[in-house]
Amino acid sequence: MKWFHEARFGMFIHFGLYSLLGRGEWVMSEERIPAAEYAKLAWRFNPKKLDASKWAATAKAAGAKYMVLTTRHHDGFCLFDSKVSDFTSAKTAAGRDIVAEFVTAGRKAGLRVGFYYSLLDWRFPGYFEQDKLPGSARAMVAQAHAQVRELMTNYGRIDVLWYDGGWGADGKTPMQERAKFWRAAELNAEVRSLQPHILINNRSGVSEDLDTPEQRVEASAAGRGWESCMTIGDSYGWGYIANNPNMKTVPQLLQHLVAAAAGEGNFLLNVGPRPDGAIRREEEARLRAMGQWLKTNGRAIYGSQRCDLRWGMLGMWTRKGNVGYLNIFRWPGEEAVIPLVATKALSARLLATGKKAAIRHEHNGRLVISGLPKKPPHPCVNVIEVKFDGEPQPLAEPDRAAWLDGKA
Ligand code: FHN
Repeated sequence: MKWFHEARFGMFIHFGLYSLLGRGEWVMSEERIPAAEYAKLAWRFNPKKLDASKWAATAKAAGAKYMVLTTRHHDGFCLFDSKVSDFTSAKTAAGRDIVAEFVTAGRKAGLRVGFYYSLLDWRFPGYFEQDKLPGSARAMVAQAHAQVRELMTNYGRIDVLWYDGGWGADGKTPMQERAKFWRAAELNAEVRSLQPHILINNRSGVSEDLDTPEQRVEASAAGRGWESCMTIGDSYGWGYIANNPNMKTVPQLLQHLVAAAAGEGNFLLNVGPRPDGAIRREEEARLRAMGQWLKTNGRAIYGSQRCDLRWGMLGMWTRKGNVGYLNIFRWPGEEAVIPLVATKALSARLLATGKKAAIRHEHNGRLVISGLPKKPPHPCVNVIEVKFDGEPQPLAEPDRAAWLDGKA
């Protein structure tokens, strides 16, 4: 988990046949497109501008440390060559193993690489009618085992296996039951024998290494690995949506990244490339702005630990050892007040300018940082680095009456 905790920020890529239609990755199911009609898209799918090194360059520019690609989504279309399916980008119009290109480009750029793989495949009626069509259900499971084995064997070292779609069509069966259906424990043991270093998420029904809150940032218990995944577009779709004017703003995205880092978790931010394979301008611009911010403020994020200090009204703390990082979302002006600080602060500086600020401790645990600029150097998130003479700890909550009387 060491690299994962150091990384804190990853780029998710949802790309597949559905990208052609521009109505999100659920289009086949939502619009009840028959499998044979949907399959014809594979003969139109030829992403001419897909240059995986450009995806990697975007991830690097964003300050992301790893990328995760949808090797296959719920529609069953593989971006890799598979011996057990003809429904792949290698055997249809594109004639390309996009997963191979992705891995090569990611490694070359010094990024870690992860594979998203949907266990379910809508083309199998047995997925929907498991009891009535057990043969079809078993064939789908066998296909998943064979393809995960291919993914774990044919592309060298893979850092993350990002399962999805483990749930049942009824949406009610507990995930432990689903794990039995997929024979997930057996599959994951095989994955680990092929890729001993790999991190596996919790979506096969077995908890494995990572919790995966979706479209929200929610920390797991301390010590447990977790990663929040989120779309840039403010709608449900993860794959390309042609008309999607509602995109999260850079301040919103930075706040999510900080919130994940504050809970010792990662932020996996999704792009849905256009049908030609290029990342759309609106997503690219946001990622690059995040990367600019990380260049100056990355020490507050990469390798972050939880910090027990109060946040006050300003923003969120992250920490590394005895150094606290106050990520400020609401700039206070020349003076910032941190409540209930027990540990002695030694120095403070603003990361954006490197300029030292003055510090004083007041009798009731208030730490006052002064000499800050009236206007924040960065329009949305500014970080004050505070060095303490031990791991920063909050004061115990004072007796309320004593506090109100000014005696605390
Ligand atoms: O149904 C998918 C969805 O399309 C997308 O891939 C997300 C990403 O986490 N996962 C599923 C829903 O949980």
